[in-house]
Amino acid sequence: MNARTDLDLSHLWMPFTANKQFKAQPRMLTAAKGMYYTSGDGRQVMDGTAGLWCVNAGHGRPEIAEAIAAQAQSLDYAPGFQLAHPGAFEAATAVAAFMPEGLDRIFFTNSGSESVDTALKIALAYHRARGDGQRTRLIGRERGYHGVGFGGISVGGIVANRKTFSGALLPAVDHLPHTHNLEQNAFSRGQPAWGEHLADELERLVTLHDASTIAAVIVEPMAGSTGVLIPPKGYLQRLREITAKHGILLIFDEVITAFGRLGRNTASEYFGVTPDLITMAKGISNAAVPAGAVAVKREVHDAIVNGVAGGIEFFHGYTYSAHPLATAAIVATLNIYQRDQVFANADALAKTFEDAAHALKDAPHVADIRNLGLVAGIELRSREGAIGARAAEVFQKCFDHGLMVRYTGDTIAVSPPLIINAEEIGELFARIRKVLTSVA
Ligand code: PXG
Ligand code: PLP
Repeated sequence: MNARTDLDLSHLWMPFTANKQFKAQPRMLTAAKGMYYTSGDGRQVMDGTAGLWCVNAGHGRPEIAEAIAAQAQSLDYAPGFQLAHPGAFEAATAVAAFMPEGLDRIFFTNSGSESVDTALKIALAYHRARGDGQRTRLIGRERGYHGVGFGGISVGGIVANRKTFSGALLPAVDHLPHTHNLEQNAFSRGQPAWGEHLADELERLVTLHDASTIAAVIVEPMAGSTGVLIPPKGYLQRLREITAKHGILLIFDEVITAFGRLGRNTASEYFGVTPDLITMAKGISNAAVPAGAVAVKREVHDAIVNGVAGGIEFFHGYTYSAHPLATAAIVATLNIYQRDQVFANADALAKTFEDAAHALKDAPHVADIRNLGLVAGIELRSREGAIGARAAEVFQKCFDHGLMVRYTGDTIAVSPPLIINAEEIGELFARIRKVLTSVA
């Protein structure tokens, strides 16, 4: 896979990677354009995952590269604490225009993990500013992925990401049950019909802990990393009703769903449910520069910022919050989304994508197919005593046959750049079928 033999692979400790295995058989990427990566051995590999759910406008957009280059030449860095640069305000205004009505106060970060920790801190600061400082409990959900910060893994629900650190997680946390149920919902197209009542588990947690101790609930409106879990019909609406009733903030972690994945600006807009905070990253800059943000309801922002007479209102921020290269990339990216109607393309192709995904129903090993917008999860039956082994082989074989997919457990996840066309959708699922037919 690696055409270069001069590389020393020993020094790099790779993230979320089987390092020893990878280094024995590296899969290198050396270039990317549009829908395709170039592999280390010079092959074209279709990007079935938009990188890691982030290159929504496709690879190698010249306008973004040029904006970053020009910014690096004119102002490489500006401190963001007590100082600023115009691009920071420009980018915040541009991001706010993509957010639901009212969520127009923007705090910049550099990643989804930082966005999550920032949002959790904003929730605590909000209640404290209102004299409700005993509201400190945070509620996440089983199988949730909220990045890898200590806050994010505490509210997150992925065992492998938590167990090593279990003694150091945030103390006041509880979890809702996840919504995955194959008996009830296998092969649902779009939102499953069964499961709205699972949101009522929040009432149980409120009864257990008392609403006066709960600061916020955080969920992915559509859970991506854990294997594509689509919210049951009515579920998010119900969560919104219960949180509102009890004065609990609702945070949607839209690191994957914001910027067009469901054919709308946000999942919030798609589902018609407006949370109090939205975390984002990935597609915000088309992944050309690390960037993230939290969009905050004006009342939440105002409670904190107007809650003190003077001085710093919120003791939080990153050296690289609103980094000039990031804000340049964000503005250029959002311009492309708008000009090229990238999300409208995703929306227009969602049905074609759904049909192509569900056509795999009769392929070998398939236990379930789930889809929404330009996301599909294809759950495979696990091999006896070897969860994940079959999907790992599918991933490797897809890559060998010119298609990049993701896998979690035995679920294959597909989430292509939103610039994909109908023909490429056909090709993508045809390659998956071929591979499924070839694995044991
Ligand atoms: N929240 C959600 C909902 C995410 O999906 C994060 C937070 C963390 O973002 P950062 O930028 O800190 O990684 C994510 C990230 C996968 C995969 O294969 C998904 C993510 C990251 C890497 C791989 O599903 N999501
Ligand atoms: N550690 C040390 C010693 C620092 O000085 C800083 C920032 O000044 C940080 C960590 C945090 O880095 P960042 O702001 O890039 O998150």
